[in-house]
Amino acid sequence: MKSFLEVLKEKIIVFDGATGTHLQGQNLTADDFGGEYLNGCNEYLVISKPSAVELVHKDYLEAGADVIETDSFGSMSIVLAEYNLADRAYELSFKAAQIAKRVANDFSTPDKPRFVAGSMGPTTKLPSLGHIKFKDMAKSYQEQARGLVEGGADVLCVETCQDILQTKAALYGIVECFEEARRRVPIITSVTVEAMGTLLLGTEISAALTSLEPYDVDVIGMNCATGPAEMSEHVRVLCSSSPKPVFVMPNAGIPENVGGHAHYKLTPAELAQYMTHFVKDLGVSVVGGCCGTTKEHIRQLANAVGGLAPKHREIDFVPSASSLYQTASLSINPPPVLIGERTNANGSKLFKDLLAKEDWEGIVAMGRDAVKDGAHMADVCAAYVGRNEVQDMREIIYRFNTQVQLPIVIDSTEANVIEESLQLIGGKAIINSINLEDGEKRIDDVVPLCKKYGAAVIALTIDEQGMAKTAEKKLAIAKRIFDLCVNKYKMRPHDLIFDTLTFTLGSGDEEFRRAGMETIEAIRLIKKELPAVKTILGVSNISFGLSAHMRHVLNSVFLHYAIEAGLDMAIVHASKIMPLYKIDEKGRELARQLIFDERRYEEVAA
Ligand code: THG
Repeated sequence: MKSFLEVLKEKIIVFDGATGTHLQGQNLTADDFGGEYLNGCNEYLVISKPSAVELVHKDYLEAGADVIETDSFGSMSIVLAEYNLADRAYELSFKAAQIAKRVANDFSTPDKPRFVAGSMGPTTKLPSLGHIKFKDMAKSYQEQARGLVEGGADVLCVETCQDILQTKAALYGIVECFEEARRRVPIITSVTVEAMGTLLLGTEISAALTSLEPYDVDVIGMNCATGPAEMSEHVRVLCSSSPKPVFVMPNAGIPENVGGHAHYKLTPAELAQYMTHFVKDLGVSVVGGCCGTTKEHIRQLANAVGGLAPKHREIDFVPSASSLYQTASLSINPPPVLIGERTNANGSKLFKDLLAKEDWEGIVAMGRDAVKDGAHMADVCAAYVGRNEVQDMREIIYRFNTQVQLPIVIDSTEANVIEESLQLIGGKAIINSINLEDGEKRIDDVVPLCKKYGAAVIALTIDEQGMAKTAEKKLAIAKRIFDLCVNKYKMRPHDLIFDTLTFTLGSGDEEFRRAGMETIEAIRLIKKELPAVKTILGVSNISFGLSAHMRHVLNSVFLHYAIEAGLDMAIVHASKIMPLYKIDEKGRELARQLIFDERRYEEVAA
């Protein structure tokens, strides 16, 4: 019998229709649910009235669905706690999968294999709003996943996601479950775009894609909230930019309130017509029905698209980072991507003072200022001697996640600080940074976290001998780090960002006269030898020790030549970077001579 992933490559996969709508139609009594206090707990029906659940499955399989979803949308401890059933999460999940698998097997033939998708809903809590801790949520999903997989689910479907941090917690729990079982099944993640055009918390579909795409998930898509018409622009975005097959499972229209009940107006023929357009014109490959869809909806849907092969999509995938709200590419035209440097305890006196006073709102205001300054991302560093960096980062990152629109660059050398931060970020973060100062230890500690939480990483050209001084040495270290990250830890090259680091030219120190040139040349070499990776620089380092005006000039001129060499990203005080034409001729020339070591001492003194 073919596997789910094999069939996914060959034909359009049709999921079933609404579980809740079907169960409601069966007019179940409180007794059917196992008593008054369980009335409405659909997940308990697998114990109290399994025949009702079987009927749902049979009807959708008869209608032609390739996949049925288990009656487990809320069968995780977080939700079941509301019915005092928290300790039954594994059991209910297992049973739900077992029932579905039995019915699916009855219908399965070599020509038309039928599959079971373990349904994993969003729970009733939003971790981005502090309702629950990441690890607690992940544990609950891990237990549900174990029940579903052991009960026979062929694929897991994390659906109706409203907070991407919730989805990340679910994926964390699922991966833990797979590691424990030494076995994986395919994963679908599906977000819910509300009628207003974003996820409940304000996430744009492109940002959701950026956050989820690094994970080892097989299908990414959207379900619930609206009908297909309202989804079409978002489906278009997914189909044009997602490297993974696209899943769409709409409601039978936006629910209307009729006599206190949700009423869904979209007819089976209308659903089939929209979905045919999505499949044939946009390239959607997995379809189904959410709230309000019936057996007849699925019958017409399966008839319309069930026999089609997936359309080949031309995708324009752009490696990016994201916040909870928006996505930001790792390379833009014209370059560079600007990363705000001021939200750093070592980089700004104001930030440091606010941190000392624990003025979190003031710190958030600095994050918002980075947006106004024109930054595309924000570098955040809370390393401050004598304070607890983990606690401080928690306070800051928790607020930045929902209150600052920019993707976050976590600037820390401590693995525990990095992990705690990652557990608070709904977007795709960038870790700043790894290096080879203590051999491979930092990479061994940090890179698995990047994989586990779907982050990109900045790698500094530092090895056991210290910070590399020549372009060749910087390239050699970059290659060594690339090999470890890509071959040992399976990072994707486009999630690696190399920082060729510079010493200041402001010290007057003989040893560092070539520092700027070597850094620039190293960028050129890395872009040539490792074309898929990105490059970055902390630009202000070049000018430590000089006067404020000279710093702005030198930073701007240095940045100009670094960009010429292929620099993609720059950590800067964005509003203080000047285009070259705004710098007077003399200052520009002096900075150029300083960078390219053409100066004579008399000129600098003058
Ligand atoms: N590479 C990577 N990360 C980095 C650096 C890098 N992170 C930290 C640093 N270098 C980049 N950030 C800054 C931030 C501020 C300054 C320099 C680099 C700076 N600040 C003023 C000063 O110290 O004089 C203070 C301004 C103020 O108080 O407001 O220059 O290279 N990957």
